[in-house]
Amino acid sequence: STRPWVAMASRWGPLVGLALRCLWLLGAVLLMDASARPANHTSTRDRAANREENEILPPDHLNGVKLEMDGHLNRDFHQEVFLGKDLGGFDEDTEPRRSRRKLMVIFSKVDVNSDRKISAKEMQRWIMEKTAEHFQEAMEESKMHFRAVDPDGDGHVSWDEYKVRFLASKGHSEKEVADAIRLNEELKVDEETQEVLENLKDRWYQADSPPADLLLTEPEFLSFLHPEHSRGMLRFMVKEIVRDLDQDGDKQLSLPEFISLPVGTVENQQGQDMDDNWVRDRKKEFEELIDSDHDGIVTAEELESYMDPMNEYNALNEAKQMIAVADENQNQHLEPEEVLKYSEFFTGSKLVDYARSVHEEF
Ligand SMILES: [Ca+2]
Ligand SMILES: [Ca+2]
Ligand SMILES: [Ca+2]
Ligand SMILES: [Ca+2]
Repeated sequence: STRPWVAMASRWGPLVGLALRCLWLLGAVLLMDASARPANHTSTRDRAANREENEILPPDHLNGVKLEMDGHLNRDFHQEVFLGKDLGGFDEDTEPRRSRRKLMVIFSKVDVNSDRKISAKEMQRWIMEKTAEHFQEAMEESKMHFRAVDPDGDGHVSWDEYKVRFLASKGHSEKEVADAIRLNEELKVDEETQEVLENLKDRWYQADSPPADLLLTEPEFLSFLHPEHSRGMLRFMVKEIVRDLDQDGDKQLSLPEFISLPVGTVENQQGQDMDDNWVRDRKKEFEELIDSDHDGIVTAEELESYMDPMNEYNALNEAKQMIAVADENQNQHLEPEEVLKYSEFFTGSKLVDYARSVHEEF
């Protein structure tokens, strides 16, 4: 469906940009305190805990999507599209034997023709299947949250209802906020919360199909929380990322723009090394995957198709890349030994003693 998102975006654009910049600055300050690194790489477990607290807020990290909402690379992407809803099942390496066996069960499932080799086509099909699992999970989660924000169960959530819930989660009294909205009185909220609120309202507008009555149905609410589920919202997310990184205002991204580091984030050698990795990873991603026509410029269209998790061409590219990482005998396929040896890449967990285990567990 077409949405009036261009008009809405320009209407709310400056506010959202400001809000994002403030959020980003706050994030940068918090990170500088912690480790001086520019990337906001939180673990899956941290994120899960965080989700509990902010359950009605759209998440920054989207499973199976290449970039986070704030423009950071999704560093767990390969694991997410390899493990699907089993993500986190390899978290604790207390039972490496069991984990190895589990990994080999996955191997057999990816290897559809059972020749004990994973081809790019097999991996591509697997990635699409696992991405669908993340979609399914997001839908179930969104359904639950929709029930929470739609207590009267009429199938519509108004912006005001959502706003009450959001401010209540920030410690405001639900009754006071509701009364203030009803009486059209001004609410006293701090500047930071106000900016988040403006940003959220902008997204709410984007997610609302015509007529623009600011009432969201369940599918619209899903695309509010998870922009990867709607073409219009995905495009909006891309637009926000471009606006955040674009320095010369041509609405496209050059390599320097994509890899430029936040000022003042480098404090020591350790921070410097992390920055070097950060820059190297982003440069590689820009040159090899995002800039698909390799003209040195990433357009909004290129970024959009790169970020689209349901794009089969991307899935094939990813499949080839994942194979290349572990393909030690250079036959463009993955054998069980290779997957076990590179278990950390595929599962996030080092599964020691891989050489012996192949014979033990296959
Ligand atoms: Ca095969
Ligand atoms: Ca630019
Ligand atoms: Ca290009
Ligand atoms: Ca191989």
